Amino acid sequence: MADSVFNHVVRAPEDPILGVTVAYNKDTSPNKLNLGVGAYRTEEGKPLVLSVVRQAEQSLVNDPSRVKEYLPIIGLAEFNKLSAKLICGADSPAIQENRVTTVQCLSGTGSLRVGGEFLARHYHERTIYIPQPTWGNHPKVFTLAGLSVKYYRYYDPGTRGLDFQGLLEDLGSAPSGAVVLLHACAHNPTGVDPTVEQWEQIRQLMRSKQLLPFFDSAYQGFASGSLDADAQSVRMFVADGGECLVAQSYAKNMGLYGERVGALSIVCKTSDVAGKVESQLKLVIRPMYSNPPLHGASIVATILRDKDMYNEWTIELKAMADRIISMRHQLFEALKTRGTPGDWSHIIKQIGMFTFTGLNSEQVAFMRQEYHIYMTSDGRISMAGLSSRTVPHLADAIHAAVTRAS
Ligand code: PGU
Repeated sequence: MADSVFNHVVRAPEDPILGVTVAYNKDTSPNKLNLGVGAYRTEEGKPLVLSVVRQAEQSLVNDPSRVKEYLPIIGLAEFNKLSAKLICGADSPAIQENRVTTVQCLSGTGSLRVGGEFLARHYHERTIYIPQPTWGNHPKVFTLAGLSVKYYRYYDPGTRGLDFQGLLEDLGSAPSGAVVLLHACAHNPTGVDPTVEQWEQIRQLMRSKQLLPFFDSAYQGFASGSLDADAQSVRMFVADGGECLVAQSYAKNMGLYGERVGALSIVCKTSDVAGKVESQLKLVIRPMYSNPPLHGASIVATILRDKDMYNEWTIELKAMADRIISMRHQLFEALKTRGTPGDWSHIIKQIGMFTFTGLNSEQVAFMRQEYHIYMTSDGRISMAGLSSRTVPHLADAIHAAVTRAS
């Protein structure tokens, strides 16, 4: 023990998001509630495997011609093509002109990391601007990829809305060519998205300054229930003929969390450039994990290629989005009924999986201790983890936290 060569290793803190689940799992209370991680739960509080995913898996298992060979370095070709179409739109000129290179990666995180490493090696500007606040893993992923991370203003705690002026000022004073990370929809953790008109202003500003957009699309279809509506921001940037990167995740919208299936697309000016970019993406991927896993991508390709399955997916996706929206209304009403001090209208205004409640870290700690409700310390709650049965418990806890613990 004393002579271990690892004696000097200090214990690292748990992850700010995934660590919430670790603490939740240790709690023995029957009333415990995990609203930390962004993972969809049913009204019964159970994880959901989409019925269309079960069907796709059945057909894969029943097909004796399927083997377990390695995929190519960039993954399953059909999956890549269908993923690009899903985000850019089936009739996207960029796809028709062969200007988009898509590589299958390990979910959204892996796609961001591969994109970041490619930029660090081959792009002239190594600074990436990310929103303040953003998903906690963004700064770590991009720093380790070799980029230098800076923040742009995004959220105004006063209005609980977009700090649009601050955003325009910060991007306006960013160095020409800098990379800008944009949440395609359902901004995490704030639930605040720009309007279409604001996106258009952002686009014009970014193009006029040659800022390079890097979209993180982790919630396509989950925000509005429509895959097309949720891809609109990305499609505006693709439609202007300029270049951009997009990281896609199927964790939430197909419920494939643990299958780790996602894609990185790089939209280029010409097919010649796209081909060269792809050849370099292979050099990023090969020494990292060689090639991506087969199963998740096969499920996605099976669903996306089949018209009936695709339609069924959109219906199940809409049902998930609608259940989350209904949880927003139920929680808002429950706080109103209790006369909880404060304006809680942001609960119904915010978009996507999360509500950025405005609760401070002491209030969050109080709710964990007294009510066994788990959430991230920034006051973010996953609305997808809530159900009609647990709304009253959460509302009681928020009410108590606001009236007693502040
Ligand atoms: N980008 C954003 C904006 C995300 O919210 C997440 C997941 C990802 C990327 C990465 O998702 P993949 O699973 O790699 O596809 N955020 C969730 C899940 C837990 C986590 O932190 O990884 C969350 O609760 O914020």
